[in-house]
Amino acid sequence: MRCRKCGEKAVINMRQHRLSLCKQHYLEWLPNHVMKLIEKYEMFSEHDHILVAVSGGKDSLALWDILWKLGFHTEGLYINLGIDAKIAYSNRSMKFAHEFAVQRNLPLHIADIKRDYGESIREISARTRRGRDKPCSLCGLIKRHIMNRFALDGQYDVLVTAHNLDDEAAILLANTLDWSLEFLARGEPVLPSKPGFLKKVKPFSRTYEREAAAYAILRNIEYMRDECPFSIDSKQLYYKKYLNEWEENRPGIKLRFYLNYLSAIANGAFPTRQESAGQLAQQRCPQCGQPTNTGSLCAFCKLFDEI
Ligand code: Q46
Ligand code: ZN
Ligand code: ZN
Repeated sequence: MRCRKCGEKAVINMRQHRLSLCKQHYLEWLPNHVMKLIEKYEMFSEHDHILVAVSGGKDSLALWDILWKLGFHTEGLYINLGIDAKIAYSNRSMKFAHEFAVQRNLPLHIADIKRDYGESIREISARTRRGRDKPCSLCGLIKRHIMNRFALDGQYDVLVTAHNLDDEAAILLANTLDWSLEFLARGEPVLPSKPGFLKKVKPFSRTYEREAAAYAILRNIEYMRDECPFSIDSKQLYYKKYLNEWEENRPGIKLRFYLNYLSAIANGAFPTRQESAGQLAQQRCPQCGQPTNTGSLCAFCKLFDEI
C-alpha cells in the first residue's frame, strides 16, 4: 500500500475515498478535508470566538488540534461528570484534556457537576426514574444544558462538538428505525442559533472514527482510551457494530447513508419543528433563564428542584 501523493509507504487506507496516504500527506489531508466542510456549511470563520466541547477522547482532541492548526480562535470546555467506576474515568479524561491544552497554550474551562451542583452524574441518576437504570439520557440533558449555558454566558459565537461520521450514522440508523421524524429533521451538521440557544456545529461529521483515531496517534496526542463505563450495551455501540460490518463488505456505506440523508433534508423530506422565535423568547425557565416549552422550570432545573 503506497501513498497516492508521493509513493512512500502508506499509513492509512481509506477505502471509502479510494485513497491511501503516508503520514505526512495524511496529516495535511485531514485538516483540509475538515476545512472544506467548515466552509461549505459556513460553520465559523477566523473572526469567531469558538467553544469546543472536549471529553479527553481521541475525537475531541484531534478536532481541537486541527482547529488550532488551522488558526481558529478556540477555547475548550470539559465537563467533569464525576464518573469513577474504579478507573477514575472522569478525572483521568480531564487530565488528558488539561495536558493537551497546556501543551498548546489553549484555554480550557472546567465545569464540575459534583462541585457545582453537589452530586455526580451517578448520584443524580440514582434518585430519578429517568436515569435509574442507566445515566446516559440524563447525562445528555445535563451536558447539553451546561454547554449551552456556558457558551451563552461566555458570549461565544459557536459551539463545536466532535461527533464523527460513525456517531452520526449510528444516530441516523437509530432514528430511522424508530421513525423519529422530529430528530431526523435536526440531523444536519449545523444547528443555527435561536433565542436562548447558541449555534452548534459538527466539523467532524464526515470524518470516520478510525480517521480521527489515526490522526490523534500520528500527531502523538495522548488521549483517554477507556470508554465511559456506562457506554457498554449502549444503543449507539450496538448500531455501530452493525454499521462496521456493513462498511467492511461495502466500503463507503456509512458515508453514503449520511450524505444521502443530508440531501433528503435539503430536499424537504422531513418536517421542521414548529417553534416560533417569539414563543421561545417568552418562555424562559424562572430559575436559569434558559428556554423551555412550558414556561415552568426547565428539565435541568427540575432535576435539582426534586432534592
Ligand atoms: S458519558 Fe454520559 Fe456518554 Fe457515559 S454516562 Fe452515558 S452519555 S456513556 S457520551
Ligand atoms: Zn505521501
Ligand atoms: Zn432552568
